Amino acid sequence: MEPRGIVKAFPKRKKVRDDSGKSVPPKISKEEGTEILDKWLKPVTAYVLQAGIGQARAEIFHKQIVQNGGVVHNQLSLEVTHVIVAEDMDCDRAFRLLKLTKLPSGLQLVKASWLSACIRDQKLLSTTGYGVFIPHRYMEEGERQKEQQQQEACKIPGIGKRMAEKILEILESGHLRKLDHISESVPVLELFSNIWGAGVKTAQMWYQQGFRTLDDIRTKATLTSQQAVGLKHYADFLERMPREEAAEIEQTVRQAALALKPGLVCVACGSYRRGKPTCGDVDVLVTHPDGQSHRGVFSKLLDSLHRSGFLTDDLVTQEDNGDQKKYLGVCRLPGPARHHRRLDIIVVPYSEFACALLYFTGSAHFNRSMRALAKTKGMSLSEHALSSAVVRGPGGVKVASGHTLPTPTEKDVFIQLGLPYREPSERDW
Ligand code: 8DG
Ligand code: CA
Ligand code: CA
Repeated sequence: MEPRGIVKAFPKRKKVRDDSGKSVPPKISKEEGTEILDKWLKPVTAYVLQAGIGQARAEIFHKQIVQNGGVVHNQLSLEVTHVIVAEDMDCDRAFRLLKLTKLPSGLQLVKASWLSACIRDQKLLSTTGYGVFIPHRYMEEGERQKEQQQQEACKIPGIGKRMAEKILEILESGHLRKLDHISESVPVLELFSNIWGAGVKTAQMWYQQGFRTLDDIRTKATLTSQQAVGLKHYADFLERMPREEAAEIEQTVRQAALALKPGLVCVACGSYRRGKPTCGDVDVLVTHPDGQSHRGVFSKLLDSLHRSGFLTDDLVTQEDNGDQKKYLGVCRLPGPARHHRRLDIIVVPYSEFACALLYFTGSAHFNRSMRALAKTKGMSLSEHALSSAVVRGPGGVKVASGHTLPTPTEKDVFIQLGLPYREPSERDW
């Protein structure tokens, strides 16, 4: 078998091949062989990816690498051991710029700060922490196998310190440590960010504070009232409900609304209206066809549903959005073995009903497509209305203000946009 690890990571080859496959002499600086005593960069054949580094800085790097015994190539070739990239370079972009689909064996993508640190310390430093994270899909099969073997090597009992250091170096050249670190935190971050009201940032903060389990969060973390509700119903909120249960929830809201005011219209939108077999939550839209009687309904309806015990927790009690009012909370149907479910109630004026219905039916992706299409036609679509777009002249100065287009029904929105009507069940993209 071929020697692995350090040798492989820092191959020393005499002949250099350029991209056309021709043998060419390695690019050697004028200074080489004259005043260089310490050629500590000798194992490095670098290619500096200029994007984000800039020509001037790249030229300085060239000079420094060569002065310290390394080799610089002006294009990526088989000889290159280190591609020096800008600090903010990510893998996808680097691969695009390098026109690579897989990471060739023995090639590392390292941030420019690694080179700066090496030059500062005048020695070849480990690339740990300076590597660009390379996902598996970019690794050659051989690299993947190497990674597997390295993982296994660590389990061998009796590995001494020096051997361990060597293994570590192998690990580093295979980018494994970073991968390990990521694979450790990912499931925990997912666990935490599944708490309603906790985003990725909060999850990361908790991870940094040393929390690893939901019990840690329960006992040690500082929670907002929303996160406390989210934690309390953690399992229930992760589960989707059968659409039959969503129908019962819609019916419960409708009954309470009609008891307050006859004629109120209550429609479960979202995935339920799109005909999905299961729903993550229920989005009930409430309006009144007389255009007036929806007023004052919002707080009375919530009071009523709280009093009956149907609403068990509140997340966002009143989110005002123009003439629309939105409640985000938690409900539970009466009877044994019922789960807590997420419920959104949105009260809107009848004049905005069609656009609100369209918006809250979704899907979110369908909405984005519709909004983008409206834009191309000089219109703007929101959960409130379809309007002729604001026209702006040079410098963003408002030339003409938008006006609302009449859309009494969802179909009218499609007509105004010149689209054939789509049933809710056909709005899933
Ligand atoms: P689900 O609850 O079964 O998971 O699916 P859903 O009913 O489609 O999603 P939802 O989160 O309850 O949102 C209801 C609708 O709100 C959605 O279908 C379209 C609309 N909506 C957007 N953009 C966004 C957004 O960024 N977040 C949310 N939550 N809803 C959005 O158009
Ligand atoms: Ca929903
Ligand atoms: Ca919702």
